[in-house]
Amino acid sequence: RRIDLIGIATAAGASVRGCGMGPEALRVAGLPEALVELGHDIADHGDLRRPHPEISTDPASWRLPEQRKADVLELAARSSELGATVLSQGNFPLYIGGDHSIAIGTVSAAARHCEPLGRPVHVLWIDAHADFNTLLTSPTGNLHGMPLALLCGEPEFDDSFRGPWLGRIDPRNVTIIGARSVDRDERRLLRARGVDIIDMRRIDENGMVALMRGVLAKARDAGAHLHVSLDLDAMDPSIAPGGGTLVPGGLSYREAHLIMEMLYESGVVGSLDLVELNPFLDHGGRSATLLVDLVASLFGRTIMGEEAGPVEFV
Ligand code: DIR
Ligand code: MN
Ligand code: MN
Ligand code: MN
Repeated sequence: RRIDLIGIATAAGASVRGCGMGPEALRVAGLPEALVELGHDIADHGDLRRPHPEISTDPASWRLPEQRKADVLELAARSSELGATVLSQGNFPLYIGGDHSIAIGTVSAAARHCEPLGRPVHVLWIDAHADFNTLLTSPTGNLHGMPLALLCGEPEFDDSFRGPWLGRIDPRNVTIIGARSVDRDERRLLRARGVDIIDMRRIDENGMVALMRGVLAKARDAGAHLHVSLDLDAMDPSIAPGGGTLVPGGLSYREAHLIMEMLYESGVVGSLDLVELNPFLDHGGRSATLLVDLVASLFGRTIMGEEAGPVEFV
């Protein structure tokens, strides 16, 4: 199966600028080469982006909220179309962001592709945050904190957020793993909708292997397409400093790789996002390199396998 790289160069959903440079940083860190090394065919579609002709004079915002919303939704529509096309050709879309609002389009692509096939889409959301805020519960107004709520059909999003490009998922088929920063009203919503939250405490207590086995068995038994959405800030800031909303107490290097290795073995993953890498904050590309190594594990690299291993820091 060919892997189709789709860059979505935007920070419109975030408050901190810079993750629009994420796609290029991942290429510089060797993402395509790592996949080729593992024997995969690659097609790089380049980056979707929005022009920024206006300069904001609002000191509180680098771009006005209406402009940022328009950016997010326009890019979501375009990535939903492109992603659905890639899936219909039997290829694997690998979306490189961009902030986490890009998942509105990428998950939509999977949902729209699978719906006529009668196949459920399960989502594994690897993140320090739950990204299940609505317009009412969000303390920040940033759309990267809301993609799951919109995709799960929360009614607070009016028709201006919807279009034929928008797909729909069932919140009971969503698992969030690595969470440790969830807003108060967001928690209530997550509980009410039946989202499975594997927070850091559950990982500490049960261990990653047992928890991931549960997630994968559920997806396999349902015959699901599993969409994986990897937010850089899921990992501990000590190994992944290049993000705008870091939270202490995250996934260790091995916990993150274990997730990826188990995903590879499961064979159920159908699409992947890499989001929230901010090269401007990344100490010499450390986090970009980490993401490339994690993707390699998801696509078949093993410790004792034939291919080159992770980059060593001296
Ligand atoms: C916060 C932060 N929950 C919000 N979310 C982030 O703005 O809704 N998501 N950083 O990635
Ligand atoms: Mn996120
Ligand atoms: Mn996050
Ligand atoms: Mn974030």
